[in-house]
Amino acid sequence: MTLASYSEKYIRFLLSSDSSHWSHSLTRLPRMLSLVIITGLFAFTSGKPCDTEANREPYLSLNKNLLRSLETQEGLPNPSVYLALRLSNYHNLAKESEHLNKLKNYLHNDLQSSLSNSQPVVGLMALYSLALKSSCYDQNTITFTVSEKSETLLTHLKKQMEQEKENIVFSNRPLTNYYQYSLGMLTLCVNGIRVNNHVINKLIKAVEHEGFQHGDSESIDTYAMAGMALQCVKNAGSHVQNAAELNTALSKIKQKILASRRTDGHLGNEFSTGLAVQALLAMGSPVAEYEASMEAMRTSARNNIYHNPMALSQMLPSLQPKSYLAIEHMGCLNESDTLVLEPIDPVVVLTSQTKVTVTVEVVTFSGASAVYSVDVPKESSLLDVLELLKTRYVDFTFKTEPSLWGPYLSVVNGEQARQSDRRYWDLSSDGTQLSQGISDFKIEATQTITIKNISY
Ligand code: B12
Repeated sequence: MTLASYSEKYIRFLLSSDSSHWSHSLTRLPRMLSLVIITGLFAFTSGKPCDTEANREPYLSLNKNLLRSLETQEGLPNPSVYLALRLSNYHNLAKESEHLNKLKNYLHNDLQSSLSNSQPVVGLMALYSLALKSSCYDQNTITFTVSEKSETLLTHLKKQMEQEKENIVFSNRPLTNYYQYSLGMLTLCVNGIRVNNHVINKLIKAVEHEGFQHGDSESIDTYAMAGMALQCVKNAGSHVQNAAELNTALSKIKQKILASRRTDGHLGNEFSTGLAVQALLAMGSPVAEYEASMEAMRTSARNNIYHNPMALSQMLPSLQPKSYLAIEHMGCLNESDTLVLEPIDPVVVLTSQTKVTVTVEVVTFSGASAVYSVDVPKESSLLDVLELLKTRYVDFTFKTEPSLWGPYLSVVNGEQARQSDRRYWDLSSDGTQLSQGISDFKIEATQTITIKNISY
């Protein structure tokens, strides 16, 4: 047994709610002394493997990359990026405050128009609230007006959650998805708002029966978000009605996350590992259960896997190591304003001379298929390929919609795969689902990409 796991066990023993354990240990140790030891052991077990000098350098460099992404960001200001910057121990307060203002203007207006059009926005609204909370901003001053009635952000969030729950009652699924449902619940909870028991029970039941899917694999991201939401509810102590069911759901989530560990240490895939580690941290897992996954993320970071700011924003807090639950207790005082961006030399992107052939097969919802082919320089993105195909073939067209992850492929050859119809354009290469979207996926070799309109 390592010293870290030994001390972890010892802490659990000392902190055990069983009073006999306490009296047993405290008869031998004066209370103050034992607290000092507990604090020291925590510092050792939680701090040691993650917060070493060797790990701080790569962390800081990723932190700077995330900060730099604010300068090149297109579209809506990203609340998830802001959240990760706020959860860091190192800050650039001027840039953070500039970004917060953007969120309060542009993101706010976008949410207002979605609400006016009765669109479900629980996920984005939750991220907005978490962003405000992470900067200790008074959310009572943030309001939206619907049908001439002005109500606070958190009141709207509560209402959105009610609508999502009603949809589960009638259609067995949320209006959006369980990832956003969990994010909404987590947000209400970290804001100290008591979450309706029926809302909680729907998530518990979903963990028990539904199985969270993403394409053809399990959605570890969704299990992770559900885990953080339910752990927060458990910590708040308000959900006493079904404490046993809540515990069972939490155990199942933990087991799903741990079972998803790949041989390289990632949990699910590279992009779910950060949230999965956050969930394990929130659930009080011992270091040994997430150490290898942290190392796997550092390796992926070195290989530039997390160049998408959204991906970086979800994994960075876990390396600190912190989870979204930490937002509940942020004091926003005496923050270290030390994150300075050095000027970087402009990067000259060299187009590869090597050409590869990409065949794109489009399969419509009725099953009709069309095949297009083009030669592109190696390392081109799938988006580059689609743009090129558009100029080469008159019958090939496509449209994208902006999202926090970048352009989302929504229409191909005039056919829309609407989320409201539970359909999407699925991307796969030689039979394997892509783990990135059209702007991030790079063509490394000659291959066939299938774009298929499927229902989920
Ligand atoms: C739910 C979900 C889906 C659902 C979305 C519809 C629904 N049911 O609501 C479906 C199943 C359609 C889907 C599809 C895809 N997804 Co998805 N999805 C998610 C998930 C679990 C939650 C997204 C969410 O609701 N966020 C909350 C709201 C507030 O944020 P949002 O940005 O506004 O959300 C919208 C977009 O994220 C968009 N979306 C969903 N997935 C993707 C993927 C990409 C690349 C883009 C640009 C947009 C996008 O749909 C969301 C709802 O409207 C995330 C997990 C995560 N860690 O974020 C993965 C995730 C974002 N998806 C991922 C991937 C890879 C895909 C696909 C490319 C898979 C594929 N091979 O086809 C496709 C997208 C293809 C396309 N047409 O462009 C990856 C992205 C990794 C990366 N580096 O790019 C993630 C992180 C999962 C993972 N760990 O691998 N997804």
